[in-house]
Amino acid sequence: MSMEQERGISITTSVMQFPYQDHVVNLLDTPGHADFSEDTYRTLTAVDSALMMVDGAKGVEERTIKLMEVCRMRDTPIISFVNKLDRQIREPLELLSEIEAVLKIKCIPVTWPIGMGQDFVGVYHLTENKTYLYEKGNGGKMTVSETREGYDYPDIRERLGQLMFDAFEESLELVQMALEEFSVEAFLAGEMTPVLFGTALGNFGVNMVLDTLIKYAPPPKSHPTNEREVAATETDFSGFVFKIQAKWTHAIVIALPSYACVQASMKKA
Ligand SMILES: Nc1nc2c(ncn2[C@@H]2O[C@H](COP(=O)(O)OP(=O)(O)OP(=O)(O)O)[C@@H](O)[C@H]2O)c(=O)[nH]1
Ligand SMILES: [Mg+2]
Repeated sequence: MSMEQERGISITTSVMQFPYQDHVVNLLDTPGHADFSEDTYRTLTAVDSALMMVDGAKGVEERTIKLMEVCRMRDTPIISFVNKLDRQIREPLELLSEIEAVLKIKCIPVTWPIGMGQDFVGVYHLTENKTYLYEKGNGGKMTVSETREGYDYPDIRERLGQLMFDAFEESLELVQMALEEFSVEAFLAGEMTPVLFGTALGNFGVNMVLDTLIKYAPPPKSHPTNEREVAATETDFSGFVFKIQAKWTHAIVIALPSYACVQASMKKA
């Protein structure tokens, strides 16, 4: 919308569907600004899981607290992404403590950042024991990161400098010591969130979020109606209407198709 371009913010939710690995993902991108929160609340009634974006420099923001309350009403599972690692962010450990204390959700880091800002080297994957290296200048495209076993390499030490490398190792040790096992049940109940780090602008970490999503997020659920419960796997057309929007001369209805419909449309494509 031209108004969105002028103000540089989202006003309405945009919906996009794309295939990822052997899944179909329906992504609903909601506005964050308080003036348009009605749209966001509505959208949250339609989703099966949510991705919480945390600005690494700001931490938990006012709107995030409010949206978490809305997610709590339906115990929506939440995946968390700490963004803007290409900039100077706050201490990752401090950010996780803040998310846990303010949002009352247990954080389980999947990856741990190595450096930040000018010295952002990449992330260490805690369960894979692998380092994914960040390469600058890939903003516009999805690239496959170079990966290495472990994290201790002369070039990584050199890029970070001794002090920062030691600080990284120390924080990693603390995280590993305190790391609880990830529980899918607790995630599905909205009590535990996997946390990933990266930079959306640099297109780094986004694929790890999608991998986490398809691994743990639930498939479309059945929906109660005034007559009966409609299962997501039914073959007839069904959809959950979460928004009707007046737009210039016509009205558009935004609905999330059921599981069966998504599959059918993929087959047609
Ligand atoms: N440095 C840096 N800037 C980023 C990153 N991700 C987003 N930005 C910038 O942050 C600003 C806001 O980004 P948006 O994607 O519009 O943020 P949003 O939260 O979706 O905002 P609304 O849709 O308006 O609610 C833009 O100027 C982006 O370029 C990142 O990883 N690093
Ligand atoms: Mg946005």
